Amino acid sequence: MIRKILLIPIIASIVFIFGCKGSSDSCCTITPPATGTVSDAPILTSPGSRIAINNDLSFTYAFDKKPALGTAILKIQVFDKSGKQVSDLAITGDSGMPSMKGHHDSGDVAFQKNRKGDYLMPVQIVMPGDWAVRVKIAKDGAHIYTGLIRFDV
Ligand SMILES: [Cu+2]
Repeated sequence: MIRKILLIPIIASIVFIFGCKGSSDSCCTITPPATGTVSDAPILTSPGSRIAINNDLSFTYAFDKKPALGTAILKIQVFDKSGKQVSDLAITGDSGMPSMKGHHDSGDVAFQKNRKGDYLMPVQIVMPGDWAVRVKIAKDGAHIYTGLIRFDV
């Protein structure tokens, strides 16, 4: 604030800035949060633990190795209430760096199923830092879950 004022060369500008500051404060209080931020989905940071999708389904995720520069394979396994593995879902992942929005985003990539019914997605890690994969799960064409897997490289 003080620094700002020192940068303003003439008094008329100072008066003008104070006027604007008042209105921008009131404007900010009604500005809704930006869409597409990481807070619009549960943030997942525990590979291997069971995560609920809904009352019937849950899943686990894991990387084939500790994520490092290069390709990491993200594996998702979905289970029904009885613990039986389920493989009739469609899962997509969008990988990128939350701190560098848009720079490395993969866009929605479909997970591929292996014979066991595991869902697999290669994640291209091109630089160290904070990474995330936004995972979306659909059943019978209807979206049922979004979660954000976060990890650091
Ligand atoms: Cu980056």
